[in-house]
Amino acid sequence: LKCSKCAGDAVIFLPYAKTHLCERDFNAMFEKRFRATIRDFKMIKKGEHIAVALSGGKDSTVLMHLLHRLKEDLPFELVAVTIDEGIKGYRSNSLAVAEKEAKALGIEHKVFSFKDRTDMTLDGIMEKKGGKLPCSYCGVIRRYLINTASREMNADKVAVGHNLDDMAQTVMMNLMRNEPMRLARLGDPIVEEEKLIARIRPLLRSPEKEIAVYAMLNNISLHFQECPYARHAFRAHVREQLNATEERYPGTKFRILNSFLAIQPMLRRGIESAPEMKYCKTCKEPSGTEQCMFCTMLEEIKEGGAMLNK
Ligand code: Q46
Ligand code: ZN
Repeated sequence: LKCSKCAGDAVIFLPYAKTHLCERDFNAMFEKRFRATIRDFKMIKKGEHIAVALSGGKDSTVLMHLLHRLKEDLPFELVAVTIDEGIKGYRSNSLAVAEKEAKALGIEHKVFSFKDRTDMTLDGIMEKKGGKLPCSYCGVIRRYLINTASREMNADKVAVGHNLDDMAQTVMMNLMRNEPMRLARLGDPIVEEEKLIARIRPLLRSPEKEIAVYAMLNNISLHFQECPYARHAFRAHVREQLNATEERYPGTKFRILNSFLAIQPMLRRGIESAPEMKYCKTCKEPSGTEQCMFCTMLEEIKEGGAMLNK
């Protein structure tokens, strides 16, 4: 099969664009889209400090490489932050990849662990909780640590590897769970606060499969193992459904993302007054409630309560 642009040998077919691309034209398209996304959403300004949340998986590793190359044209500072949740047989492998790749690019890299910050690993929490809702505990604690860790590394923004598939899944999950406020907030908090480091998602228009192909073509080493807790999640179900729909109706994921981007400003305007920013009574971090989710969760785990088990 030949490339639709140059008649060279095609390495990939993009069903949503009915296009075959050769290695060179695929790389060019992929990088151009990444740069256009940064520009369109004004994600990075000259001189800013960006922390990339690096897991060692394909999305964040490719993101780090792309950001590193972008620095040639747009000067900014780049550091990498990895959160070690304490998942046996999984995280240590991806940590090794993260370390190796950051080192190869000369990027300052720090690891922050659940264990150091909360005195518990995710595995330990799951033992106490009978294996229930791993991603809910993991998500709250990880988000909290990414925020505080990025701040400790003097970052203005944290870049996360969420790709088109993640975005489409998240939008659908919030719709199915009737969580319009979460849709309104998705991406950035509604209230600006210095202690909340803004998140950017430069890969939000990049399909997962293309990220994997880009990594392979550019010899970026990756950690391909999946988190052992992932299959329990509602997300896994939504992912399967969306992949099936995408196969039958190519472009569905892009259309979900674009609908969301069109609706979100309206959702935000519809929130009559922004919720008042409070500060957690325990840790003093910004929070919507008197005590933040992170501290409430830690207390609940330690005391053996049932906040999430209902
Ligand atoms: S690491 Fe944590 Fe993920 Fe594993 S427990 Fe769930 S949220 S799946 S991206
Ligand atoms: Zn707190």
